Parts: sequence; structure tokens; C-alpha cells
Amino acid sequence: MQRIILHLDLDYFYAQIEESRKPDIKNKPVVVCQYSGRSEDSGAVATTNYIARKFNVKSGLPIKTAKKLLQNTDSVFIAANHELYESVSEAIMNIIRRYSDKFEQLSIDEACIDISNKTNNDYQSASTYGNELKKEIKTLENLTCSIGIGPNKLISKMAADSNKPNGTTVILPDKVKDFLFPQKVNKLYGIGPKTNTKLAEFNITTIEDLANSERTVLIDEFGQKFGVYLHDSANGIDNEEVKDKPADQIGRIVTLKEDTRDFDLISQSIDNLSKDISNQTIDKKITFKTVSITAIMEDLTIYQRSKSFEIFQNSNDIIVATSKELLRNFLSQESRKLRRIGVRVSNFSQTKGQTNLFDFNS
Ligand code: DGT
Ligand code: CA
Ligand code: CA
Repeated sequence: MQRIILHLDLDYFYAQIEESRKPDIKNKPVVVCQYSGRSEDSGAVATTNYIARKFNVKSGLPIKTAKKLLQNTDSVFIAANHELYESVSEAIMNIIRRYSDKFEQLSIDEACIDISNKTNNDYQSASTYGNELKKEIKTLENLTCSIGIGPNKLISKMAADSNKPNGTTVILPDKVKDFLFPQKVNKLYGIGPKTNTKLAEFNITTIEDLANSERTVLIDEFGQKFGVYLHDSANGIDNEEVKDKPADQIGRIVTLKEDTRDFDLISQSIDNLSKDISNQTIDKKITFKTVSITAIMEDLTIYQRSKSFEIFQNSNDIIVATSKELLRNFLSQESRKLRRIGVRVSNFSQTKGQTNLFDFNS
């Protein structure tokens, strides 16, 4: 069966989130840092915006080196705020999930979805569909991403990576080889420096070289599993399904119309979020024991409050009432305004007949 797979990767994810919240830094080199805390400036760069990348400042670089490379610029160094990035990631993954027949999250800023049915297996509508998804993420979360659309997971991922930032790249099934073959073999997903060196010894430098090499030779050299992988993927073959693992929690999060600590105003958002969540839990026949709220404050600090029940629950009324009770308690101990509010249910039951569908341990 022909499939259409869409791969999505957010552009300079942590740094773009920082930019979208502090627009005045947008035209400067932005460096998001993972400080180790051992001494001042010890630690590594988590990521940077594209302006900083022009100065060769990239993920993994020591912060000290990044500071040297950017010493004559008006650059901005920011400590990573993982709770914030997680909450934005969750909101975006919920959007992507809505666009999919099957959804698989691959990392904090990456997912692939099977859109074969949603697009009636038509690449023209797949491209339009992908751009609608990008537009929705831009409208709701003010972030850009790059997408790749192709006949399998491998091709759509490589397509997304080939044109960043804000790219849309469609590789039609009969153009897969045109896309792959001219590329250097180390661009193939799964080929690291070691394999690259080994392949060079066989005079294999492009993906075309690899595709045209003897399968048996590759198996002899790299073992059955990896040898087959190398030969298949160089030929654009990848039959791996999008693994549609249902989440072990269902949550929704929104930015409030204005920063506020008005209970009624925030409650309106809770009503909407809860309705969304309970529609999903009813749809998937999920019952839950825990309801939580996430409050992101005007200064972007993040708080979670939860309540758990002895027995499994399934009603929207419970989600709404519990969230509002948690919110009321929270506001009574807190003087700052809220910027975003999230609601989530977790601690699902594993009811009979669902064991294959729902992998709760993952
Ligand atoms: P891109 O996709 O090239 O536009 O840029 P990013 O920053 O989105 O890069 P990506 O997709 O590889 O990684 C997503 C996020 O993961 C990134 O924003 C920060 C985090 N991350 C990536 N590499 C590292 C690393 O080496 N160290 C740390 N602490 N975080 C990393
Ligand atoms: Ca990314
Ligand atoms: Ca990524």
C-alpha cells in the first residue's frame, strides 16, 4: 500500500521559543545555554538561532567558546527553561496529532504522522495539508517549523532536514532516487562518522554509490541487519510503520488572552480545555485517576498542581471541578499573573481488551 508520511521538525526550537517571547532579541545572535552549575560559564550550548549559527555557534559547543566567537556582537545568552519548552512542545504535539491518522513523537520538537487517509493518498493535497498545519502552529504558538512529505519515514525526515528553516519539501515516490542519489552518504539517516569512513574504503561516497553496491558485500561488512538497512535506505526503501502509541496522559494548554489572575477569566479557558480533553477520553474509552493544572506565570516560571482520586473517573464535570479547585487554591497562594493555563488527566486504567492498543508503560 502506498503511504504518505509527513515529518515535522521545529526550527531552532529552544531559541525560537525565547525569541517569540522576547521579540526585541530577534535580530541578535541568541544562544540557549545548558549551564552545568559547576562554575560560571561552564556548560554547553543547547541551541542557537540562525544568526548565531553564522558565527559557527551551534549545539554542543562549550559556552565559553560560544562567548569567544560572539564577543564582538550584541549577542544574548539565555539559560535553558526546560519546563517552558516541554509545555510548548506538548501544545504543538497536540496540534500535530489532530492532523494525523497515526502520530509518532520522535523527540521534543519532532514528530511524524501518516496522512495517507487524510489526503486520499494525493500528494497535491498533502502539500496543502502540510502548509495548513504549519500555519496553525504559527497562529497558535507563533513558531515556524520545517516539514518533509514523502512515501516513508526515512524520506520525509530527510526531506524536512534538507530545507530549513520554514521549509516545505515534497518528494514524490518517483523522485525519491533523484532526491537521494546526489547526496553524500553521511546524509543518510543512521550513518555516522565510523560507517562513513568504512564506506569510503570501498569508494562509496554518495548515496548512489551505496545504492548500487552489492547487498551481499554490505551484509558481509556490516552484518545482516545494518547491511540490509544501508542497502534498502540508499534505495529509498523503508517499510517501518508510524508507531501510533497513545499517550499515558492527555493534556491541553493555551495562552490566555491577556496575563491575568482573574478566576472567572481563567475558568473560561479551563472549560474549553476540559471539553477537549474529555472528548478525547470518551473517544478512546479512557478513565483516569489524576487531574492536574499547569500554570505558566507572566515571568514564565511554571507550576503544576494535581489531585488524585481513589477510583477511576471519566466525566467532564470532574475535570472542570477539580481543575477549578486546584486553580482557586493556587491563586490564593500566588500574587503574580498567569500567562498560560494547562489541564491534564493521567493515571489511566488499563481496561480489558485495550492492552494491545494502549502501551501504558511507554
Ligand atoms: P534546527 O532543527 O536545526 O532548526 O535547530 P534545533 O535547535 O531545533 O535543533 P534540533 O531539532 O536538533 O534539537 C531540538 C532541541 O533540542 C534544540 O532546540 C535544543 C535541544 N538540543 C539539541 N541538541 C542539543 C545538545 O547538544 N545539548 C542540549 N542541551 N540540548 C540540545
Ligand atoms: Ca529542530
Ligand atoms: Ca529535532
